[in-house]
Amino acid sequence: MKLTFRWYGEKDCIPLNYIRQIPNMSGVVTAVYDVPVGEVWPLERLIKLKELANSYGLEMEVIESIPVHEDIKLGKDNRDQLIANYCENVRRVAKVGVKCVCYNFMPVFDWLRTEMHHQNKDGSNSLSYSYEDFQKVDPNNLHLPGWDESYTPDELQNLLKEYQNISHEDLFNNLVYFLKKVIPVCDEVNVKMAIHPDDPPWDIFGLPRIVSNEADLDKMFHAVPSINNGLTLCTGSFGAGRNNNLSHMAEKYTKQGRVHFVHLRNVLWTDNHDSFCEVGHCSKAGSLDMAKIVKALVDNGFDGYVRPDHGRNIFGEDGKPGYGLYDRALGAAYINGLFEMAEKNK
Ligand code: DNO
Repeated sequence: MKLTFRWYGEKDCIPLNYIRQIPNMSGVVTAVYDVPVGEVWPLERLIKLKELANSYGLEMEVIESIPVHEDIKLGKDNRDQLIANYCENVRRVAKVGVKCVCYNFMPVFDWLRTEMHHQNKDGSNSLSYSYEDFQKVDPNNLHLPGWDESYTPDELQNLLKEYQNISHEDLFNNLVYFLKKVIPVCDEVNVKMAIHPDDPPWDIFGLPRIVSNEADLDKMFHAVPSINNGLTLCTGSFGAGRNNNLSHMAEKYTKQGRVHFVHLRNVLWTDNHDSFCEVGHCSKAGSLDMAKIVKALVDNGFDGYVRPDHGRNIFGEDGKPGYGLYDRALGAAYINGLFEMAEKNK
């Protein structure tokens, strides 16, 4: 495996010099953040990011994310131009040595939580999702903590309205339409597409979500069989869904060669509904058996990219939600241990 670390570019308050000091760190996972979704990324920007990473001895082989424009998800008339731009971005990232692109196909919202600073007993805080609090959220008056407010309230309402006519099947067909144009480009330039699961893995606000479980993945891989049509196995996202068996999924999709990227983090299920809290990475802290998941990856020949996902705020840090330095660095050290052990006992 190649251990990587998410880095939000030059604006990230965590310097590359710190990232490189994390044991076994091979590279950063990053993106061009300030070009509007749907437009083409200037090649110079990619070259600059890569050179910066390289100057600290870090690679830049994974992009997270090249975001997918909502009009592609909605299947609107202008999607062909937007998909052509997406393909151009794939070609450009390939030019600077990128091997893997993480993206998602969630309508409107990416990850969703009800609390950004859930206080834990040990004095740390982390992201959490409460079923009860979520019931109180009025979709017509959304003030979601941490949500990238890229839309005005009116724009958001219009967008939500547009999705009213989109069924799961429609969204799936729009994903397949997109992949049938993008994957051939990936095949040509050797880039692996790694779809990120829905987080949490169920419909929210009546919006369809189609990458929540094994059946969804099987359907998607069946529709577009190229091996470059793969997965980001995000243990925390899938793991919030209590019917998802993570070690089984790790085994099955690694055997198929479809696990290109792994996000490792643990979640603690906190009630009898859907609620969960993000916790430290180790198995004992939460509801997932992290050692079993890593063993399933290693035993089945996984050799892709891994990154420690969301950490808590610890040691007094007030980091970007989920993306502070300290707990992710501890997570990285733990991940190194799990992989070393699994590899030696293979
Ligand atoms: C959250 C991340 C997601 C992820 C996107 C990929 O912390 O895992 O925002 O980057 O869903 O497109």
